[in-house]
Amino acid sequence: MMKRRLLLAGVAAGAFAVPFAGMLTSAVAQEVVKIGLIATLTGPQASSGRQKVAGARLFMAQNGDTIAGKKIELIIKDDTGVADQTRRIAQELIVNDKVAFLAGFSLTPLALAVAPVITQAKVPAIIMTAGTSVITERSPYFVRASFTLPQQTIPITEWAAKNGIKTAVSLVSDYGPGIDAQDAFKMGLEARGGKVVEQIKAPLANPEFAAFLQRAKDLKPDALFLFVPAPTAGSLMRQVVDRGISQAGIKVIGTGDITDDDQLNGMGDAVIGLTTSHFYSAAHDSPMNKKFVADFKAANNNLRPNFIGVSGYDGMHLMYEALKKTNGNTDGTALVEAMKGMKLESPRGTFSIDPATRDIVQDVYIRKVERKDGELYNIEFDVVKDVKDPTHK
Ligand code: VNL
Repeated sequence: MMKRRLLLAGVAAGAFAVPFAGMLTSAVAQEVVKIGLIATLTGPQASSGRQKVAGARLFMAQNGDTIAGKKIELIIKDDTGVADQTRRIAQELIVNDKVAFLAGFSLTPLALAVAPVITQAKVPAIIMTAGTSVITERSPYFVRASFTLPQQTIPITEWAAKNGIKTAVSLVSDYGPGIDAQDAFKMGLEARGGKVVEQIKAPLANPEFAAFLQRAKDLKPDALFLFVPAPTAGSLMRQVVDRGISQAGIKVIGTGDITDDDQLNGMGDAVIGLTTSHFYSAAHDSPMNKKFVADFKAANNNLRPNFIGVSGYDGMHLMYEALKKTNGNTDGTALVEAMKGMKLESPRGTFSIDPATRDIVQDVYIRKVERKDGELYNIEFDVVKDVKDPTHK
């Protein structure tokens, strides 16, 4: 009797033990791959962080969190826009969390701050905003999912030259991407017979443009070319309107940073007709973009995606595809190799990663602000295909 009860207990325990052990094994077997997303979520550049986090999360919501049998875990950190914080957070994510990738980087100095860290640790870092050309040359572990200023600027000089603009003044934020934009603008316009009569630089930290705009107005050029980082665009454009630049007969042009989709509606009808060049518009006419915009708005309280949102989405896509290609191998060098030459469909159109520079190659659209369905949009009317950064050595 005693023996029989023991035996039954044994059978019962065994019967339970089998599925339970099975569950344990599969839980242990699903390894986690961590991605450290460093975003600027507070301070004057906070809209850029909000956009890239929303874009990255949307990609995961649409595509699941398992790739090559591994579970993807997104760790989001706020660097508050301070380069020392970006570097410290990058180190912690690498050493403590053992992330397979870093991603994010709003302002150029934040990306530059992690270059030595990622080179030493051999961890790939996906740039989701910063647009100074030289960044990708500072570490072989950088891959860019956003854009470069020279890439975006040359196409607007082609448009300007074709549209009778002979003289221009440029006004840019005085740091990496602003310098890249003003140099490319001068190079592009003067190669097409125009003349940049003055290059004005405004401090990045103080978005007070009145004196600089007055100076530009006094010079009476055919056009005023503008670049500021997107989160500063609303403030710049209010001052451009207040100074009556367009009324003075000066054509306002720029890269799409100044007509940022995130802030465009707040700029008012005075910006209608403003022509810019850029790689993404929320109004881009494709089925993939229509779904992207609708899903992005639904998940984020009706927030309209901008070029930073789409770069967060595409950056995530690059990392998923890299892991697919390495079959889940998280060796940093293998992941970077996997991304070289990669070509992906995006809400912006098709883009690829130049295998020689790890920088992005993409279409650049010429767009004009128009009112459509009661809202302001950048409406694309021309395109330059497969544009590479023209300044990489
Ligand atoms: C940069 C370039 C940042 C363009 C931006 O917004 C932008 C940069 C935060 O390289 O710092 O629109």
